Amino acid sequence: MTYKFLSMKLDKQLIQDHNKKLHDKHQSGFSFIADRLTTEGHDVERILAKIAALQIAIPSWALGTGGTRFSRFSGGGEPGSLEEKIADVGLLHAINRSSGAISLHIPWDIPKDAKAIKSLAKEYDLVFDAVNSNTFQDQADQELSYKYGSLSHSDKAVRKLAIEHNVDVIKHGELLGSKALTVWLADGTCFPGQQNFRKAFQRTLESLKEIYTALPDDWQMFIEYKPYEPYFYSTVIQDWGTSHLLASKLGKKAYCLVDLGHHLPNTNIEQIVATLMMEGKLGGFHFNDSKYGDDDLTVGSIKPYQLFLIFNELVYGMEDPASINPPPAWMIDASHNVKDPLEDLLQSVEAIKLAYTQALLVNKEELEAARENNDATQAQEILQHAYRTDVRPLIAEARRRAGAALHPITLFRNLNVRKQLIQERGLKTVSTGL
Ligand code: RM4
Ligand code: MN
Ligand code: MN
Repeated sequence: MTYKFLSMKLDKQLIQDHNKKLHDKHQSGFSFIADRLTTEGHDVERILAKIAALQIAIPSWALGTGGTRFSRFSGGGEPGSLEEKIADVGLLHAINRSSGAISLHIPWDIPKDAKAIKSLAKEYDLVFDAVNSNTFQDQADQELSYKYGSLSHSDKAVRKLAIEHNVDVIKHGELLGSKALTVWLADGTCFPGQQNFRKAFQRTLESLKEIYTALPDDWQMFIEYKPYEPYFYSTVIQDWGTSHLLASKLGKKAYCLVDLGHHLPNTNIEQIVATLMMEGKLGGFHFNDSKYGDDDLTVGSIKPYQLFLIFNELVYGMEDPASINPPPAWMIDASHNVKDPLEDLLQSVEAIKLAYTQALLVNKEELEAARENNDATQAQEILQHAYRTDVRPLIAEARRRAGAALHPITLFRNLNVRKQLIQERGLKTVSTGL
């Protein structure tokens, strides 16, 4: 099978040659920052180990060009099958050794032969992250419609269909070794009065309870919220409070999922993260960036400082020995129609690692002391000292040690990946997904 041509055969030698060319420049940048951090009392080796350990799942629906409701401009060479999607993620992982997982959306990506798909993924050193259900679209052969909702629908038969779909998604995930189901509901209304809010919530809860019953003991259920779109007056699971209410009522396997794009402008997302982690209910994260709404832009492209502040809370929550929150599942949920989707994903992974690393540098004791003294100036100094540190050489060094490329985008371009993919797959391929 030729789609394996790049990722699996990505010769270690190619990475080494690339790294060799950049070696001297990298080394001087790394020594500089390593010395500075050591002087400031940081354990550089410990930081490098943490950076290397952070793996971010790639969504199977973001490997093609994203469209808008107006148009879709394919860049060519898009993966036309799940096998090709796995090859693409495998290539990303070979380049950065930081995206060793794939998150599948069903039915966009139903594995026909789960065993074969699982072993294919293993060849690329990939595991399967959360599986996602889709009750926001009607499938071709579907008799009942989700036009007026799915798990919250007024018609029991539609709810049953949506429940069964979710149970089915769990079954697909089990065969692949996934350990979580992400439920994002489009359910909502476009006009005041269209729906009884309470009934819609209660029906959703009852439906989720049935899905929860089918959830294996070692699985988690992530409940994603979103304020609006595709409906524009009300959304059943509109915010973290609603998601938390549902997760709490369901039980200990149910958690909230924060998608960065699913907040109204200027929402203090870092505070939401802090609250959810305090309650042990932050299960998963969808990274992206946005200017206006659910824009699904490259992570860190618009509001990198906000991303850092969010990571500051995540690191606090993860490193707190008293924390009752399980390690959250990290996923990217970005997709757009301008960049090469693979380059976009490489940039997104990099941005996540940058924010994480900067957050690791925050001097927590000094920050707490400043807070206790109500010293807002000093608190800002401490946060921005970490944020304004150029940690790129640290991330590059962690990558180099893991056998990955010092500069992923440069290697990707030098390998002419897109050109080769177009030759292999054609110019007019259309990937399933957004
Ligand atoms: C939604 C939401 C979900 C994603 C779909 C495709 O806006 O972010 O996580 O599965 O888009
Ligand atoms: Mn999402
Ligand atoms: Mn979204």
